[in-house]
Amino acid sequence: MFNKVPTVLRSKEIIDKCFSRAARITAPEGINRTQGAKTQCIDKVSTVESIAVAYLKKLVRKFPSTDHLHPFYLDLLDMSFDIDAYKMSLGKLQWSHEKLVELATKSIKSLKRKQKIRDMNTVVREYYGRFASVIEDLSSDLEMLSRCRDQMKRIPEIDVNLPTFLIAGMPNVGKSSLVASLSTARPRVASFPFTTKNISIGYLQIGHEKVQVIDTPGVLDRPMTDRNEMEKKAISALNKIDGKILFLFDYSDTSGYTTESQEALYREVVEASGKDIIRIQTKIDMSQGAREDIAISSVTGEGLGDLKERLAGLLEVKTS
Ligand SMILES: Nc1nc2c(ncn2[C@@H]2O[C@H](COP(=O)(O)OP(=O)(O)OP(=O)(O)O)[C@@H](O)[C@H]2O)c(=O)[nH]1
Ligand SMILES: [Mg+2]
Repeated sequence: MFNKVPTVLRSKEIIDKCFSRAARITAPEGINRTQGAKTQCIDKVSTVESIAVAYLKKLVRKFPSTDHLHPFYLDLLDMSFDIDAYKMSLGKLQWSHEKLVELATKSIKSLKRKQKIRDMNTVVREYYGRFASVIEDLSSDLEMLSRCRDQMKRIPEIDVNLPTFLIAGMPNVGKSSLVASLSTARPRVASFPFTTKNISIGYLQIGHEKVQVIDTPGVLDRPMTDRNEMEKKAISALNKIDGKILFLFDYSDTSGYTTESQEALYREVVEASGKDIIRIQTKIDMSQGAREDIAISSVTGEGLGDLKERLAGLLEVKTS
């Protein structure tokens, strides 16, 4: 959906595009000069109008309406730009193309009544002037939409029809490593917190079922108001994307976070998401024994087979 959002031209580019196309229109041959000039003038006005209107309509159609947007996308957009300003800009584009149609209709009516070529040219010139000022008036809206588009392009496309596992946990506990071991995704893994800055998606085949695995940035056990943008993205994904949550615990003492703080975050996610949550212990190769039913190592591969069986069980699909 976001990949269908077209590039946004600047006001000047739209005006140039319309005027240069109209400049190529010539008078038809084989009729008298005045009639020919009239046809040419009408063609120019309607060409300028139709190119601009088609373009503005396309923008209004292809930029997603926030009324029908998935709540998770809405949260992400809300973090990147002012949604109300976005809606206003789209509204202004809509209004402007109606205004352009009205201006062209009036000018064409007036052209039809003119007898002198000089008067016809004046009507066209006036129309061009009014047209250009309507488009120039859209400058800041077009710039705003262009910036919105840049943000939209960075949003990963979740497939709401696929069974989904969301990977959650504190920073540095091994979320991205697990996503990389299980799925097609190759997220960056590093030994410091907040390596993952955005939501990313990998795919995994379980039996005949294609499954989506969503990596999220780490979240600290602290009040929502103190959380950074990465944590907010993670919380939004965990609460608003349908799926089951795999909550990772690291008891190896290498993540830098205590068991208590991991438990506190776990309780928060249980309460806020209202979802089924599966507890998984990570880095079993570095830990002193298993403390959870499911304990894995993304480094040695230990426990990954069992984990996949459990996931298949949760989805009620057969793996053999
Ligand atoms: N020994 C061992 N190290 C692991 C394992 N899983 C992850 N690590 C290491 O732990 C560190 C953090 O791993 P990541 O997968 O980046 O952790 P993350 O939870 O995605 O971290 P953020 O994106 O910062 O929240 C890296 O240095 C990994 O190599 C594991 O199973 N065993
Ligand atoms: Mg990560």
